[in-house]
Amino acid sequence: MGFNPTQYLNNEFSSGVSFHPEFSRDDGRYEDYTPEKLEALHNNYVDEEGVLWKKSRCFACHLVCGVYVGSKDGKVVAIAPDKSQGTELCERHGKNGIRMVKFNNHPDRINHALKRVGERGEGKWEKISVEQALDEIAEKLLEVKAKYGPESLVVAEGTYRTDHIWAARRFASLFGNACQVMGPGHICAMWKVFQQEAIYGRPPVFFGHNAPQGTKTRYFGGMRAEEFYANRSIVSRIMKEELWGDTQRPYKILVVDPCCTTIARNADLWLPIRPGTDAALKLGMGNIIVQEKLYDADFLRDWTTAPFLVRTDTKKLLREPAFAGKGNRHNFVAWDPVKGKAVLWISDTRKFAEDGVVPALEGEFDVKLASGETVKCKTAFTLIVENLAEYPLETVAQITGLPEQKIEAAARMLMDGPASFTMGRGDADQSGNQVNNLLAENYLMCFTGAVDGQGGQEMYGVGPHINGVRVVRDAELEGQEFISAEAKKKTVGYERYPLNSWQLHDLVSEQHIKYHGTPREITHCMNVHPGLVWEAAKTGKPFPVKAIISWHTDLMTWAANTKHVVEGLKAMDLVVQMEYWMTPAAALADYVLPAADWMERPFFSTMEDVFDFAATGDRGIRPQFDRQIDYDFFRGLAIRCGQEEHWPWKTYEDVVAMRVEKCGVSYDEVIEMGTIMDPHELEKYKQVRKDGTLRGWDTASGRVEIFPTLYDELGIYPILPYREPAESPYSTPELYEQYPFVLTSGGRTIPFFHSDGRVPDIGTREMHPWPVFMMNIETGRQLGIRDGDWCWIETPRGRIRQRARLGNEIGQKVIQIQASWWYPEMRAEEPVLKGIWESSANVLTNDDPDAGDPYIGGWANRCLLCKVYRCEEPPEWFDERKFLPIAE
Ligand SMILES: Nc1nc2c(c(=O)[nH]1)N[C@H]1C(S)=C(S)[C@@H](COP(=O)(O)OP(=O)(O)OC[C@H]3O[C@@H](n4cnc5c(=O)[nH]c(N)nc54)[C@H](O)[C@@H]3O)O[C@H]1N2
Ligand SMILES: Nc1nc2c(c(=O)[nH]1)N[C@H]1C(S)=C(S)[C@@H](COP(=O)(O)OP(=O)(O)OC[C@H]3O[C@@H](n4cnc5c(=O)[nH]c(N)nc54)[C@H](O)[C@@H]3O)O[C@H]1N2
Ligand code: SF4
Ligand SMILES: [Mo]
Repeated sequence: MGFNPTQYLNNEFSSGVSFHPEFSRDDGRYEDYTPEKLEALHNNYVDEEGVLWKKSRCFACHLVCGVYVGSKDGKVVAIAPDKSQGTELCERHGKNGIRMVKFNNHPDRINHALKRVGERGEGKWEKISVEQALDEIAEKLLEVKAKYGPESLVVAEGTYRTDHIWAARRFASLFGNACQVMGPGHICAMWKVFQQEAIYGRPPVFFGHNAPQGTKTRYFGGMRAEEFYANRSIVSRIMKEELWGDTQRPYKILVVDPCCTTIARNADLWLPIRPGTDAALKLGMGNIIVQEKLYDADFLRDWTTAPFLVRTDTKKLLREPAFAGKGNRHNFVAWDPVKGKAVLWISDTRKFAEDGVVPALEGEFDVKLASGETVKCKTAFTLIVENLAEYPLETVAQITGLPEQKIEAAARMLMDGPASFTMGRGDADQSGNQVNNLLAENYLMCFTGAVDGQGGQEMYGVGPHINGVRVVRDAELEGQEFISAEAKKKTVGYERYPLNSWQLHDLVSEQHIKYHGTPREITHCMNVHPGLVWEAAKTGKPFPVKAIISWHTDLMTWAANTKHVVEGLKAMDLVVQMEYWMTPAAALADYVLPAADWMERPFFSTMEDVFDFAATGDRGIRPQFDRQIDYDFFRGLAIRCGQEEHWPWKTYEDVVAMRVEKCGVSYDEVIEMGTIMDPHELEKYKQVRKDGTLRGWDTASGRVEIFPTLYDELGIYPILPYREPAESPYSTPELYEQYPFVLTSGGRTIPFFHSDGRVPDIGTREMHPWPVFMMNIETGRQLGIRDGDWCWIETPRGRIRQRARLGNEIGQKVIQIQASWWYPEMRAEEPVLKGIWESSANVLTNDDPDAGDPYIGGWANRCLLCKVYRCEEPPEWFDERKFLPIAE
């Protein structure tokens, strides 16, 4: 796509004027804090300079660090770390929070509601009041609903950046829509958390300090932890101390990553895997472990579904109704080798129907059913072992490109003692083969026997409690009770993806309510497939999807295959975006609403109900201009759509107060608490319940579902083979001739958070002005590419350009490009669309559902094929001197 330099100039509303002379680079300077000054800070404190300090929560990334927002005359002037919360300000803040001060006051912020006046994407806007925008949006939503039904609405959202997500759910539920949400949870961590709830009852701790004392091995799969979270956060500090600095650490580190990340450099063993083949590696390690009987057999037999009998004719679990003629579908059958007969497992009592049964872990048995028929059954473990046997060392070495000795050493290392697993987005999530990968990972976790145990994988609880009473969790506010069974079926992909729809959710929630008294949250565990949504918008099949509300997300930068995203958005009758900036997606909207940022809203969250803590923070300042907090936006729409009685809380402060009212604390008191956390307990499954039975696991069977009974119930045989990526040297050899490199995208970079941080004049873009991709130095030599050269990276979907960073930390056949690039300084109207076609990774990715995971629909961002060649000239818009560092 060609550019002419005048295209950088912007019109009044598409902003991106950037380099504003009037926006002083010195604005908001604040005298350095002394330790005494930090010590003196408390909520509502006014210092000697007249600055009002509010005890708040930064939400510029997931870590939600406690900070103080300092303001004068309603304007943010400084940010200080809240030492009581262990915070140090990170690079996104800069010195004394100067970058956040600029972020909040930046002239390019969307400060008023904008209504499209020209064609979609033409960049012509009219400034209107928020009230008018809400009136018109609500009217159009109701029109679309009357014409096509409530299922024609889809809500698009991003990675966790706001604690108001339940409000969007509540609005959609009451609208009659079964929360048809499109979000990166599909390929980020949340799909997995959901599956793990089916398997373990609760998710194992998946980031941060998830290795309790006594760990012998930590497995890092596809995580660039050095940039994952800004260096100065608590989690990163722990990582830094324990993983990078401490050579005396009492455990070993295993890293599986095609790149030599910082952790890989400090690891005891690094496996530079061919992207997209982690499932094969895990199955191969599993095979070694079972061949050598290194696993914890007691744990498998006593605490998992491994001994349950599976019929060999139907490949389904034998359940009480078939075995006994009637009974509970959640009761299963195992084999008693002493008595030589099948015996019933009663899930609720966590006991076999007869005393003293030690079930067979392995074997094949003839079992007589109530019908009189005799069927051959094998234990789930036997079937798992048979599948693993398909992955001998040579095969796995060939698939993964790893030396056999390394695979073997890794398997042994995992069985050395308790192991914990820290999986990043490079592992299963963005491989396009998620479920088989997850199941293989679960084998390894179960083989260690250390899940929820000392030195192993801690499990998140369902809290937190204040004064013994649990706070109101997100799930309780989502309005699940308003969603009808018919509505659930009218969600895109309901049939196609049973593990990513209400089909599994209803089963998991049934358990969640039983054990915890709350439903399983909807939030980001089921996501509708964007590719299918765009088709539904274009073709009306399986039903028309015609209205989209996008908030805290930029679909254009995160979703696969940008061309398809544009087509899909254009086929909608109504496109609404709630944003800080005129982003590529906002540029295609009918209405853009001005979003208030974290400094302008209070904070209270149970963190999507995944973790077992809640964090709180006061509002730093009132929203500037017409900016709206997300809750107010959804409540505003809700009232206009006739939902007022269900939204009694006028302000977000009211919401916070409501969530802790039963705990006997007020808004002000809970803000003072900062972080609320229940004590951590290990081996909860061994506890004894009030009725004298064992607590077991919070699953349908009361055991860890190494063979997931809920998958079985949904008709999915949960022992899966390795599946080669849809696009790869082996699955598409002809394509490989033309596109001779394996492409992976991602690789987080501080100070960016996805597409955030690109806006000039704040100080973040100035640190890292241009997109870079990693290439092996020898490959560069062969292709005549020098360090810093702009290059084209091309796949069958399109081409983009980024600058080469040559090094030895990546293999010669792999290219890693950065994701989420857009250019706020460019024009908003088509075809420029804020430079989305220039460098954004998802111009290259594939959203064809047939290429993705068969059960979840996740697509591949980590294993595609590409070619790379030098740009003859740097891009016309490139100016090396453009983003000079800002003095702070
Ligand atoms: N600074 C910063 N921090 C962030 C974010 C951000 O945007 N910026 N985003 C946050 C979010 S939402 C997320 S999801 C996390 C993601 O953080 P990470 O999970 O760390 O994801 P990436 O940084 O993309 O790193 C992925 C790693 O996987 C490796 N990899 C690529 N392909 C494969 C493969 O096939 N197999 C294996 N085993 N490894 C592979 C890559 O080489 C890379 O080292 O970061 C969070 N933290
Ligand atoms: N090719 C490729 N694609 C990827 C990835 C990859 O590694 N490679 N990573 C994937 C992953 S793990 C993730 S999590 C996604 C990230 O995708 P997203 O989470 O959607 O991230 P962004 O694209 O940065 O979009 C966030 C937008 O929300 C706005 N925003 C921020 N906070 C708020 C708020 O509080 N309220 C409102 N209304 N708006 C707000 C910001 O200005 C920004 O424009 O990308 C995914 N896509
Ligand atoms: S790490 Fe930085 S950006 Fe993230 S929450 Fe903490 S202070 Fe904010
Ligand atoms: Mo993510």
